[in-house]
Amino acid sequence: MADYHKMWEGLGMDLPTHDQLCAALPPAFEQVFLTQEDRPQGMDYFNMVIAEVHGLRIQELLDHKSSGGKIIGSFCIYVPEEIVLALGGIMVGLCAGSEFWVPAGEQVLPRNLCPLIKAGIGAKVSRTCPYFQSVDLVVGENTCDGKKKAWEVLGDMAPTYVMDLPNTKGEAGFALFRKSMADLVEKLEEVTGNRLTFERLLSAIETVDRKRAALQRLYETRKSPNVPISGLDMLLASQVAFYDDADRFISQATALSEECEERVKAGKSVFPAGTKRLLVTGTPIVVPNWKVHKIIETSGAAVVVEENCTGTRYFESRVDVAGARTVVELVDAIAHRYFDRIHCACFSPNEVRADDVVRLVHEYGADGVVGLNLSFCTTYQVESERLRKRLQAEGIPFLPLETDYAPGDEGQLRTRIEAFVESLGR
Ligand code: BJ8
Repeated sequence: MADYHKMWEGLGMDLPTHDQLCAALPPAFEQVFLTQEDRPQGMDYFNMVIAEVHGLRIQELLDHKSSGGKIIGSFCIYVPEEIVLALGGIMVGLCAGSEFWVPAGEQVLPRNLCPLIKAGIGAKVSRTCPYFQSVDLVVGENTCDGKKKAWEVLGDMAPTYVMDLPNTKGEAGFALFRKSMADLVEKLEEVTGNRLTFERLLSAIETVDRKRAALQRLYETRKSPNVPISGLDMLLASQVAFYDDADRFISQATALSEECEERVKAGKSVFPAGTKRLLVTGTPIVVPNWKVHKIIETSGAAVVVEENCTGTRYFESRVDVAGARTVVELVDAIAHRYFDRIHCACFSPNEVRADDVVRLVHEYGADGVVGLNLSFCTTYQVESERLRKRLQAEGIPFLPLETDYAPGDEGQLRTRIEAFVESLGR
């Protein structure tokens, strides 16, 4: 990585602490990713993105700001990136997956809170995340209790707007969701200084849908009995989708898909024949949280699909624009896509998520399911019991896990995962 200290200084970052973070990432990345054998060549691009995650991409965001564009940060896939894009903005995911940021988060938040929230807020408190330092607005949302209260804390440090989300999926819930979407449009128009037009919104919908289709195409290759790409590499590519320029991501993901499709045709797999195939479901797995995928894939199993917000929930459905003639109708179509098709445990009931897990087990030929939930995520942990019962009824083996970003429980996790994988072979 080139020397970006001047740029980081201009963003008001704590340079000595940030230097520590920059020094820790490359060896961790090398140990997790570069020790894998036979990675697709197309992963070189994604390696580069991570190497430059606080450099090149930040420079691009700042160039965008210099030419009048705005940067919008988000912590949830219910925040519609199509609208940000249509208003000339760039949306970046601010969810943080590093233990590095947790202590700073604990300065202002209780310790018994989900690490995703603590790390996210800690990144801002410690001034060591150039994305957070670059954003013109953070769009939070009323999903889980931890996040909805964290926005109050964050509001003292960064411009923050909260989408008021419902917690049930009926008609009344949709009415509230649609209203929240309209309110967000108004707020984003104010921040960006632009008006939403039909043509720009339609074009943004097409771009974001192409990004989702590119991820879907890549995931499709994992359905093959010969798995052409590891779960770890796929996770990395999915994580990059939340930061990268959309068009560049689409072209790189498409090239990677083509390579994986060739591998499938040639019967080439990155795992030995007979490797057990696992579906991972639960809370989002955000960069640089690679912990459980790494343990699974060095314990004799392969992750072939992720049912979570950094996996299928993010890309599986498209916006249905058929018949839409006005901006309001397009916004409605977006609202339907997000509300009807994203099944988060913050909604109750949420049986449709279990339907998705069962469907995906069959589509991807998974031998078992790992329920991966972050510590103190009450909604997903409570929902885990319903999911367990449903999978038991379907005859699908299930391993519920709860963990955070710290390495302390890796040995224990490995023991449980190895025993689970072994049980699948019996
Ligand atoms: S749509 S899953 S991205 S809210 S922060 S709920 S892990 S305690 S992130 Fe999420 Fe949107 Fe739902 Fe998806 Fe639990 Fe932690 Fe809360 Fe979390």
